[in-house]
Amino acid sequence: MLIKRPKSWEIPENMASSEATFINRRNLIKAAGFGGIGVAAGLALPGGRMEAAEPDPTAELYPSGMNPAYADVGRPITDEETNSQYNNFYEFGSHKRIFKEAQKLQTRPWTVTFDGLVEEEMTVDFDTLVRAMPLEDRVYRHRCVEAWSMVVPWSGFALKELVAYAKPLSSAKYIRFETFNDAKTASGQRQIWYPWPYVEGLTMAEANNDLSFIATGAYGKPIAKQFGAPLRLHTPWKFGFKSIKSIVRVSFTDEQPVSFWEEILPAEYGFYANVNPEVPHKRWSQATEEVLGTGERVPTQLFNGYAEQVAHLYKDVPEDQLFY
Ligand SMILES: Nc1nc2c(c(=O)[nH]1)N[C@H]1C(S)=C(S)[C@@H](COP(=O)(O)O)O[C@H]1N2
Ligand SMILES: [Mo]
Repeated sequence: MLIKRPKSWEIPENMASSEATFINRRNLIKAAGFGGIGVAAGLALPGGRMEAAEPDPTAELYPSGMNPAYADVGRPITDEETNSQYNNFYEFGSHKRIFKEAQKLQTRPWTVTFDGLVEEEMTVDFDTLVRAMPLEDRVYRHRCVEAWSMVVPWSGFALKELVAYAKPLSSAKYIRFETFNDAKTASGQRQIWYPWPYVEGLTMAEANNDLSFIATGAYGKPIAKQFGAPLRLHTPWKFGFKSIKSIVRVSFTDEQPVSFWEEILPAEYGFYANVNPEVPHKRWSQATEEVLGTGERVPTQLFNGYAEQVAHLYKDVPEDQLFY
């Protein structure tokens, strides 16, 4: 139960309603006495920071060195404390205050399986994988479909490096990502009406675009659990739900993957989900966004301000598929 009175930015009042609103209303009866809100775990320090149970074996990799092409997004970086306490991670609850619950996630050992249309299927330990990748820092804007935004200083590597590592066959047209599935650890996954595990996908052209990024660090440290440790995607020109957290499986396929939100509400959450202020969500406007932690509302930009890098990817896609 949330005891704390939510701040204004936690309730996008007459604007966006939560991604959970629809499904939760529909399933309220099923929810009663089941799943519910878990008991907070983890040791909260003042300011909501978490005491790590064990030292992270990759701590010395961060920060990794700023890529100057992505150093400035024309907006201040979102305060770490604000960002760390306002998250979407439905595996740990369908609300924003999941940061304590998310500390239950065990991120070691952690493996990533590469399969589908690849030269050879393989399962790789995360610590081996991250050390094989060229790490760098990038500052990215993030725009949630719920009409709030933030600016995050990530560390990690370009997704195209991971694609090269996985050696997909030339017949691969899409990349599909899967999050862990462990209802014992993740209380949200006991909400059985959701189609767990969380799945997302991109076209191969999107995956190989330089902007597509795998974050393994944030704020100059190994990435926090609530941000999707130990590795999560960030495609900053797309609505935030595309940026899947805590990846355990990367598959290559010739069929367009059906993602988590698309499976739940296909009329509202499509495959491409590119940001466009002129295309409203079925239930709210996307014209403006609340800048997390500031109370400020600013105009939303086409492709979230990244049109120059990505607009060319969509020349052959019907426009009515692109922006939801
Ligand atoms: N596995 C998983 N990945 C996820 C989500 C989720 O619920 N589960 N939420 C998505 C949504 S809607 C957003 S806006 C971002 C939020 O990232 P943040 O909590 O780091 O801000 O993560 C995305 N990735
Ligand atoms: Mo989101």
